[in-house]
Amino acid sequence: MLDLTAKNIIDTIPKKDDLDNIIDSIKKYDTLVVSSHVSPDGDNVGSTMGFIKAINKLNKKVYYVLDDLIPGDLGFLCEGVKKYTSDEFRKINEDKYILISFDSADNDRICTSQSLKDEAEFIINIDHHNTNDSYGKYNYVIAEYSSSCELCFNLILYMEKVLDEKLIDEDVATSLYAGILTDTGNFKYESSSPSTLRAGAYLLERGAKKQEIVTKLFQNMDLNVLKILGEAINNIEIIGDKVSLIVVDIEMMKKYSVSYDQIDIITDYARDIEGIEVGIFIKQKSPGEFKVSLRSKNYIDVSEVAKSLGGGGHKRASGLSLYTTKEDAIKTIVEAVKKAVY
Ligand SMILES: [Mn+2]
Repeated sequence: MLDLTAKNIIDTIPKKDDLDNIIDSIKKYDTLVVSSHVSPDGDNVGSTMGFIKAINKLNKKVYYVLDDLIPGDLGFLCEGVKKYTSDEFRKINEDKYILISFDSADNDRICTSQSLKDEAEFIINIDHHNTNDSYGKYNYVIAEYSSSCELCFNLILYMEKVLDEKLIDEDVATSLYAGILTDTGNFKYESSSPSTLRAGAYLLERGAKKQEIVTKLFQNMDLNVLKILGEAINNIEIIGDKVSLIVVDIEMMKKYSVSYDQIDIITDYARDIEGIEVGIFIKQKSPGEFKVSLRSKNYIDVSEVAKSLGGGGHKRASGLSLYTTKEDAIKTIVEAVKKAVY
């Protein structure tokens, strides 16, 4: 039933023992809760939606639980899937369930209530963060992989073979392809490997709606976001010759009528300057809370910097939160980055 391309890809999939355990668990439990991390991004939404839409073909009860809002531009990936809050899920569910988490480096970051995590029979952890602490009973964690969507693709493709079921339709392919694109910067980051490109190519063969994704995710910019980006870039600060800093506070977001979750695109511009190795983007979430994104180009492991301040992530893309004043947040992160770079 599998085509030759699928067979060839499956031959190259690593850690199939872990996938066997995960597939056995999915077979055993009729109720599954699927979640991801706070502040949903493309990989978060793509992997959870790809998985849910595939499992929906297996006559299981699958609940998508996330105590956060989906950014508007990613909404098209969630069509047909109801999102529950932890409280809503606990009110309607009486069955035993397992929790499958995508793209979360640790238990705390999974975006459900703690009781929902504790009451699960067990947790399955599928992730590609450098800092993942293997918090699941079963873990499919490969830090070298481009995205949780690529790992999810391995799981679902292998599951097609094990269960002898066709699971990847156009919608599943679209979700996974979208997450791979967003987490790899359209296949440009270091983590994009031959396997990433093979997964991408095969997802296109299986019907991923490439043009819809490109139009909705990359050619659909809110004009106000473009304008705040203009001011942010105007105010960019270069520290030494290898580090850049962009800060956006609540006042500036108000000025342009944009919200906190719309401006992540600014992060890339801090990194993509000639000669810059580390770009720092600080955005203010609330009066005493600042979210810091770190991006590096070639050699600085920013996950180490993030980890030293209570955050985490990948070698070339990490984040953390600082609970302090704006001045102190800037000072803290700039000092930590300078220590790593100079
Ligand atoms: Mn990811």
